[in-house]
Amino acid sequence: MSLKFISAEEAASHIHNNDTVGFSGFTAAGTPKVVAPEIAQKAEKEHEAGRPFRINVFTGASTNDFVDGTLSRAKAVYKRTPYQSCKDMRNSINNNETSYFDVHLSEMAQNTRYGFYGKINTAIIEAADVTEQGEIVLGIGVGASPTFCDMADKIIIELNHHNPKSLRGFHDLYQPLNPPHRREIPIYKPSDRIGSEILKVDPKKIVGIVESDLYDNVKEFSPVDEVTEKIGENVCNFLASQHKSGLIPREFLPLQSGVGNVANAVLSGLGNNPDIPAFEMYTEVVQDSVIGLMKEGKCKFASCCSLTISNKLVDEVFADLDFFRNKLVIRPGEISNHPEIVRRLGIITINTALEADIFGNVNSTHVTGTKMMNGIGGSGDFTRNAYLSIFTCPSVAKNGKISAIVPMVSHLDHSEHSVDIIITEQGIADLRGKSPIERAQTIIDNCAHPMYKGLLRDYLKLSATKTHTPHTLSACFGFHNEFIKSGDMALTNWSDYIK
Ligand code: 0RQ
Repeated sequence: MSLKFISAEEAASHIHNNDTVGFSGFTAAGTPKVVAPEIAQKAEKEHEAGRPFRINVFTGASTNDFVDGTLSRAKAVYKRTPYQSCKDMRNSINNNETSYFDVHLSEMAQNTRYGFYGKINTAIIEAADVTEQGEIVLGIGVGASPTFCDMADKIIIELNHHNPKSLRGFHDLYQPLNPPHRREIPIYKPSDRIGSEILKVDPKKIVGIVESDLYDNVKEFSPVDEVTEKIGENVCNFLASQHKSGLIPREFLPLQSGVGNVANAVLSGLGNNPDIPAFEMYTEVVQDSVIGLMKEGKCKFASCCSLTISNKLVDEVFADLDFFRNKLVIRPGEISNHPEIVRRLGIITINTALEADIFGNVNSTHVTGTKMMNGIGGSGDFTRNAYLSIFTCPSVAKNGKISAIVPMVSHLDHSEHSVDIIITEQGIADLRGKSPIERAQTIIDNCAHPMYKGLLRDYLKLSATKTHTPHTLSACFGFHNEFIKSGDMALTNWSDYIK
């Protein structure tokens, strides 16, 4: 079978109203770039002609503006899952134009295979190379591509010439069997390889190959500011002290780190800390700072699902692939985030909270409990199974009008049973082995902003009876109610809630 090259417009003609489309990639990395904008244009034309046109968009994680941006602006998305981080998609979800369901990233591929989410009509996959036999070298983000390709009736390949063919060898693609035939996933250290370096698909399913030549366009990080720098410093000091005391083994343990400015600052901080030995990562996303740490020898190896790195660094890595070849492996999200492996390897996890409550519950997804931010991503996969689970966030948001430490979280993603450590720029709350009251005292003393400490201590005193977890149900959302009413949590008056 010879390879059939088609235009992006022709590729879009294969996508129909109500189809479910699985896109390759994880974050912007490895996400297709040219077919989705054509699907969006098709949707707009169909809408103008008075015909419905909406598709279900399934991905590995967040995407890029080419997918979530163009399709949401064209009102072309019925269902969306899992993680997303594009402003227009977020608006579409919060306006209920798009029906969004949030799922742990490690479960996306397996739930799709189990048939829980119905049929996949088409997979759109970015590739660095493809052969007539259906052998695909993926781009620098894998996500759920193997499962989408297995399950889809049709496959459209976006052959991105920006990706060197010599990316072959960086991937390790493996899909577990479905229960009851499932066995252990045989990864015993981050660098273990258990699968294939290419994605093998049925060539008869490939309806065409669309050429592209575009960068992933991962957003550049803001320069580290005083707050993120302090959070990074607190994380590093905490890890160094745990290592020194023997609570982290001498050879150290693999690290996972979420995405964003704080995560980037933490990793840079680890690089500069002489008390932390060279380490490995078993993580979902490799960000800019990790590439620097590899060059310095501080990060010895990283297993990931994507290289979510800025354009400049993409060029640097592609120009020096041989240096990185034995230091990086890119896996499906199902494996990069697998709870079994996270528990086995003893991973130290660092993720970001929107808010945490005084008892250690964490909300990573919903602003004031109602508006979806991005989704749980991999934070649940890692946190629940970690050797040590750390959550970081600035102690206040929106110029101090929001306290990140609240009496009760307005939505729960990570419960007090899974959260070991909370770190803000104010300090470190180590929650291990502490009762709810002890946790509350530690979190308020060490992590809350000074502006909110008094209000939080007063909240604890509201509980009239002696009890294990001193909540006052009529007041526990007082901070959130006040923010909705006046726009400033600091104006909360507890007497409004106690009659
Ligand atoms: O708003 O953008 O208008 O300034 O939330 O906050 O402090 O810049 O932090 O970019 O790291 O995002 C939790 C959303 C944090 C992210 C979250 C406002 C704040 C700002 C962003 P502006 P920051 P970050 C890896 C693992 C969940 C999944 C996860 C996330 C904006 O890290 O999605 O960890 N995590 N996955 O002002 C209202 C609050 C707020 C608030 C902050 N309490 N209420 N707004 N903000 N706290 C990813 C993957 O799995 C792929």
